[in-house]
Amino acid sequence: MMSNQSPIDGRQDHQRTLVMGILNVTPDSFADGGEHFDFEDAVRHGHKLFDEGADIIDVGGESTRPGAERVSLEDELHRVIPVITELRELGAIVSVDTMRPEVAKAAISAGATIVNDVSGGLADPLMAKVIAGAPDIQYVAMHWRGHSKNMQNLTSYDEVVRDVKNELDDRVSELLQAGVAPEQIILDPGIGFAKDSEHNWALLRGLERLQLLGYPLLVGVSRKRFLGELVGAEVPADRDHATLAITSDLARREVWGVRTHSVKPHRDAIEVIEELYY
Ligand code: PMM
Repeated sequence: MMSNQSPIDGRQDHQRTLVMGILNVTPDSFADGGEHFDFEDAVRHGHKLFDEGADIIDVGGESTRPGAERVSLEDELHRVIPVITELRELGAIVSVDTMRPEVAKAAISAGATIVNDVSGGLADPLMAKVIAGAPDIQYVAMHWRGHSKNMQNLTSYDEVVRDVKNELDDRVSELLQAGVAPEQIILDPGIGFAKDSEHNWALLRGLERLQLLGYPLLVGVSRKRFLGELVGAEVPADRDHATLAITSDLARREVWGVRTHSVKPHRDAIEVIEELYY
């Protein structure tokens, strides 16, 4: 049975897995080829994600594709803030995908209620302070070891699930120490970030061990390369069926949310899992 509680409240007995629709406002994003770079296109795509039932729309202005260069603060603000303002007017729940506390602050002022930080606060220590100062905001702390430019050189693990769990635990300690409330925190294993394909599969198999940390989990596998390697799909959009298989599995395992490029098929798959098991 669905409860009446807010769909983004991470702490209750059973809650269906949420779908976070991806809106990359970048000329060089990993999986959509910069399709939504133009403001009008971005807003149009945001409307589409909303109409298809996205619980959250994740607006990002900086590509984190392996090897990507950083974007300037000004460019990032210019890309994401007008789009967030527009989507809030539509009534969407918006998260901002950023590592910069300045962008997080401006996005919160524009109505974003979730900050999705792929660096988990490591890229800029001031991020934790911003989140601590905004107690109504949820914060996704992803597992990360370094910027995209060199993250593929940071893939050495003794035992990947244990190491990622410990490193996420360190992030949590630092966030709590900065004054962030436990209820604000959502963790993410950072699939594809400083990880090779085997690491990604091991983390997906071992998610229950990360759930033991006691925080809701967000997982982003949508169109990522390791899926293309498995099913022989060079083109990112051809990895959608493989992505959907993982969403179904994650919904069965009661993961808090999935971050995906398409929304409707994922909502449908989650509906099926709900009907079968919950
Ligand atoms: N992956 C990307 C960007 N942001 N955020 C979270 N929380 N988790 C992820 O796995 C994640 C992310 C890179 O993928 P994209 O270029 O397709 O957006």
